[in-house]
Amino acid sequence: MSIFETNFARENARYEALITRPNKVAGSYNGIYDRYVHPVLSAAHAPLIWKYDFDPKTNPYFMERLGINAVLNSGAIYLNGKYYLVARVEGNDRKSFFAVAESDSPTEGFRFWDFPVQLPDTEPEETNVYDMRLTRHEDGWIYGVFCSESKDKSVNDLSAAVAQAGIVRTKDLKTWERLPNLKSKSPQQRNVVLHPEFVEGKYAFYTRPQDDFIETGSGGGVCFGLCEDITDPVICTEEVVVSPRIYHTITEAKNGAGAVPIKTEKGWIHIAHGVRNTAAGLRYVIYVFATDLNDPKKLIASPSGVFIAPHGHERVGDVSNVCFTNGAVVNEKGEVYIYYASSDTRVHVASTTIDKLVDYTFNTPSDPLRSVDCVKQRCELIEKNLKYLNK
Ligand code: BGC
Ligand code: BMA
Repeated sequence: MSIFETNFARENARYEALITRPNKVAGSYNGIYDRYVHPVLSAAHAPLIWKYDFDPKTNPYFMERLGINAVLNSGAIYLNGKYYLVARVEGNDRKSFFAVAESDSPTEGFRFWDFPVQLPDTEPEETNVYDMRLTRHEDGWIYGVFCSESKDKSVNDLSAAVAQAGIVRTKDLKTWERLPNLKSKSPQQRNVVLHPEFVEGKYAFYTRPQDDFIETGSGGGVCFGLCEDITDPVICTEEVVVSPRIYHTITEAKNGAGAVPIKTEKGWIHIAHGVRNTAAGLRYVIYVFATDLNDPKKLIASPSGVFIAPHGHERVGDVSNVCFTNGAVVNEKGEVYIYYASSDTRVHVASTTIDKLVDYTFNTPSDPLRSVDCVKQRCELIEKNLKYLNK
């Protein structure tokens, strides 16, 4: 066999073994959700046809020509009995794009379609796109809201950038119609999510106003605003804070909406991210809050602290100490699958049920915000447990 044939056969076999590898629940336990042993997507899940030139004449060593660096932050949707992830795929060139991976199972077997999403090129200044949230809206479309990033040419700083919310819509995840970027009063927007239902007859967005590309500045947290016309998307109301940033909590530096809110009998459950600053850089974790069924900007439950934080090997990657989600699905059995990326490198799944998520959201005490009160809160739990054990 030629060098080409040997390398091709080996890599093809490795790829098939990876895609067909069964996944199983990992050992860690908190009663709230299960983690899984293997990531559901990673750079190694990128099809070989995306990376290699398959012609032995032009690629005698079977060498990667266009490598893939990472597969991370993926939107998710459950359609006609199949699970679809619209992942952020990052090439070796640092640019991200979107690609659809499909599986019959929520926890294993995700295989990318042959071609990545080819977004209509309507924003000439746009350099990078990432972190798509997929909303199945009651208007009949599936919307993808993502970050559209351009260079900030107004200042003399090579790294200065502007983040905006890009919007596309589709019926089949194959053909995508691009709408104009969302306009709001904020100079920058990232982590924007479209609510699945009309509110007061209008489209409703969870936004994250920010003064600067990295720092939210005066931005108070995850906000909410309405929009009359999705084809000319402007936030026409004040952006009111839904889930605030709070001093000395997991949302101190910033926070942002994550998965599209999940409708339950007790309220909309939001799986979002919070960020704090540390000596080692920003630490991203996932947290949960709930809003009112009839008034989805009204916060009604705020379980304390982290829901998912990076564990073990999840801690290390291109941007270490990050857990981030922008997609979760619910199937007809009431099972919930939360797709979260670790350290901007790979995508994992955590599974729970609607019943457990409701129990967690509405029965976990909220953060009393001061150590002394946190000790009181914990002592109450201990006293209750000791009574229970002694009775
Ligand atoms: C990166 C994102 C990151 C953002 C803020 C972007 O250029 O692509 O992953 O969230 O900067 O740090
Ligand atoms: C950003 C997000 C993600 C990323 C995170 C950590 O603000 O939008 O793209 O996972 O930072 O780098």
